[in-house]
Amino acid sequence: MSPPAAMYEPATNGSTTATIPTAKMATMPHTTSVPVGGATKPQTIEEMAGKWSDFRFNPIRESQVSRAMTRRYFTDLDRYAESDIVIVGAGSCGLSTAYVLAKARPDLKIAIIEAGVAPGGGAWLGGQLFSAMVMRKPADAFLRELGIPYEDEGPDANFVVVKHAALFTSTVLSKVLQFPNVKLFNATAVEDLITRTDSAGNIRLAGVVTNWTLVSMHHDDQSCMDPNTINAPIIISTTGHDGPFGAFSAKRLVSMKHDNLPTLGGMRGLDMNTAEDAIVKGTREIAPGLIIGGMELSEVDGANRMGPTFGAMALSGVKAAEEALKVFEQRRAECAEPESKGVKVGA
Ligand code: AHZ
Repeated sequence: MSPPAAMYEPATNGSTTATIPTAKMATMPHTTSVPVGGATKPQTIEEMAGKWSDFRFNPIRESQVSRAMTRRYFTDLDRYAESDIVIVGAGSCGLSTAYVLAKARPDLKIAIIEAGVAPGGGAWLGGQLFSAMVMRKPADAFLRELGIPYEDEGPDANFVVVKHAALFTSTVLSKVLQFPNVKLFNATAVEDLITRTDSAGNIRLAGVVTNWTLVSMHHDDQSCMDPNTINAPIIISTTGHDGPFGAFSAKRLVSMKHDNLPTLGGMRGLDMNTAEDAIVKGTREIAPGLIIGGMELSEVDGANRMGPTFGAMALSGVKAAEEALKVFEQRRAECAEPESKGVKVGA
């Protein structure tokens, strides 16, 4: 089933003065509705054909383009400063998580923070830069859910093949971005976690600390570039295995050196058979408010890697969404604590 079409709605909480004209909706042949402005009937590609000598774009002033982008971005920053769920990392696991969550709970505000300019992590190619993406059964169920075509060599085959990994990633990405309750902040890095200490002295999460990735990469040679924050009762971290931008939350928890936080197991060598089952089964809330999925989990649990077979990333995403929804109400209640001190949260 296709997700609902994305529609832009101006913020209504009074915290911004931005007013964006209500968009008229035009129904396109591919069943997605896109906003169009003005009273003129939208042209079709067929109507343009062969008339290029008279062709002209509608006139524009540069500031209109600037305002069209910046109003929306700053309205989103305002809206998602209090999110319900933050997903860190938009690789194959993070995007699968976002798809399942956004479809199951259209009422939740889901922010995805991706350090790279291009979302998708390592899922634009199969192994060693080859095109095809292998998924072991029964992860083919996720491909059917998304409507992604694949080759199946028969009932005895234990895997299916998507002809190009980019077909998987572009499809799940486009479906995720069409959900009106999802915002992807790319080129943005999570550089710390917001934490609270409960009455028993245990640490739980209350959000993430963000910065432009390019700024995060220059803390050593530029001074005082303080970050921004997003509060949320649930963080789902899917930042991949250790690397320059990998296993972020797992490593940060360990560096906090607190009794209720896990230690690092360290990813083990490659064993497809054990690795994929372990990642899916182990996807869980590892500290109050923090769910870890995908290959980041191998660093926590000391699980094997699986190399170029992606079924575990999709199904770890399905499980991460399930785990999040199990504890969401409880974590939201815990996270709302400052309200009693006169601070309104969740707006
Ligand atoms: O840019 C990273 C990537 O897109 C992003 N990321 C990492 N740290 C971040 C941070 N803030 C924001 N601090 C951050 N974003 O997280 C994404 C991780 O995607 P991935 O494809 O590396 O991880 P995955 O767990 O979704 O998929 C792993 C795929 C692998 S690795 C592997 C092996 O090595 O054996 N096998 C498979 C299937």
